[in-house]
Amino acid sequence: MSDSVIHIAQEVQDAVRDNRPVVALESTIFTHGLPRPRNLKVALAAEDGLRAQGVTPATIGVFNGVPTVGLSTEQITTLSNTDDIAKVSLRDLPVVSALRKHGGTTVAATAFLAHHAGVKVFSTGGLGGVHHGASETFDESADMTTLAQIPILVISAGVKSILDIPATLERFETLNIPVIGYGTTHYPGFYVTDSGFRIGYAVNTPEEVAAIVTARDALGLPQSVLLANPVAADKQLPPEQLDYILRRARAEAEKQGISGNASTPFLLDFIQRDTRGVSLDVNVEVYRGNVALGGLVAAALTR
Ligand code: PSU
Ligand code: MN
Repeated sequence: MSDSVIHIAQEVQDAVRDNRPVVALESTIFTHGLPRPRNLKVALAAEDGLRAQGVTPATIGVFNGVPTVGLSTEQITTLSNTDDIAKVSLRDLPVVSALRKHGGTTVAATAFLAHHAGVKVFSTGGLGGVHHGASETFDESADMTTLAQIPILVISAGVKSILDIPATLERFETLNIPVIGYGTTHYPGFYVTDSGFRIGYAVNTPEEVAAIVTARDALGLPQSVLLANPVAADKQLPPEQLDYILRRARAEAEKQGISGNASTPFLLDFIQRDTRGVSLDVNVEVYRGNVALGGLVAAALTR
């Protein structure tokens, strides 16, 4: 695989070959989702947390046009400080690759690259999904259709609260993508423990998650399994506050004519400013929890 246009860090190749646990991490979260200088701290802390669990981190992004699985600390530092860096979903990958640009990879592009490298577990904050008003705008994240075609395990705290959650859950059903709650059948709402919508299955241990992944592979099914891991109730954003902020964030986006792939960064930034950073702390906590759970599941999958 090292002769492909995709660069896989030696450490990641070795761990995959030796059946040691690896967890993939995306880069849009630190190139577009979190403000500086917190973004870099969070990205490096995620890697440190995994290493402390005995798990090899594989942070994924595009460096100088090279899609890379296992960015170095130096590369992560550069990407997290690059202005106007590309947000790279799967369709953007050939473009930034050919034009030799830096880019932060979304869930879609990260899942593709992780799977290419043989990595089975991918932890992120929140997934992309169906935006409000999508029946008019057609704004639905390519995360969903991409995950329908890539057999990896994705751990998130649900889809971001800015999205149309019931529509997103319907789309996952259409795309044959299983959604499993970790310790709950209440779908988490990213900033909040419970989005108010139910999902069909709950599991309680990393071993059960690993067994589902193994069954998916044994059946030869091509899609991702989504593990939804809620933030602890005492660490969530107050749900009443969130509803109010979301209504204003969406109104402001509409007023400013924000659309397309600028929507997600705009809405997240609005929420962060409006809560004076409280949502940022929740976002970081959500991510920390998903990365730690990813480490446990990756370890279970090697046994
Ligand atoms: N979750 C966050 N911050 C983010 C994202 C998710 O807390 O920045 C990113 C992910 O990379 C996800 C992307 O894949 O937003 C979805 O963007 P879009 O809706 O344009 O597909
Ligand atoms: Mn979109």
